[in-house]
Amino acid sequence: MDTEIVRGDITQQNVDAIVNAANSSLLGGGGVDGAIHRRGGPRILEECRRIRAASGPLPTGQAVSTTAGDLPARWVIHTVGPVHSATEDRTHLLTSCYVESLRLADELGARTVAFPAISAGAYGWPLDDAARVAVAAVRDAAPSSVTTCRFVLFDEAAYAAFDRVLHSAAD
Ligand code: AR6
Repeated sequence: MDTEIVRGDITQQNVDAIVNAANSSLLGGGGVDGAIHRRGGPRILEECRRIRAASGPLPTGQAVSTTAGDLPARWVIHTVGPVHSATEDRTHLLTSCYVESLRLADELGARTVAFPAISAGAYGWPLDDAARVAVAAVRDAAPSSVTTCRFVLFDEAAYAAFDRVLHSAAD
């Protein structure tokens, strides 16, 4: 699987699946979640409501998929990152977001998947560590239909953090 990083807006990515850093309610929020629902239109939220009604809140580290409404992608994979904790190591939950999203992407038959920096915004994860966990999770993921994994970083600081990790991983 190729791993690439771009600076940009995940809602504009021409990929099979984009990943949403959602919350357990699946009913929308701010940050990347807000942008996806705003630009993707009401269909995504309708599907999220249906999933929520059938299965309840989505546990941290798990993932579900919907169609992508008006977005260029075919699917949105919604995952719930862990809130960062100074006292408890929740790395396994952040890793799980990437692993479960890729597993779902494989079930869908997606070849190209775009991820935001899950938990690195409202959920308070330090950028360097969020980048390290993300890159390691994707690198170690099981073989799947996914041939390209693109990290889409919204600002320069996030881009720089992922760039540093990818370069040190290549050394
Ligand atoms: N494209 C790509 N990345 C983005 C975009 C975008 N359009 N918008 C923001 N980011 P966050 P979290 C970056 O807060 O930390 C929501 O309210 C952002 O700069 O979106 O997992 C949910 O409903 C940051 O680097 O997600 C949850 O309640 C990264 O995406 C909660 O926030 C993640 O920031 C989840 O918090």
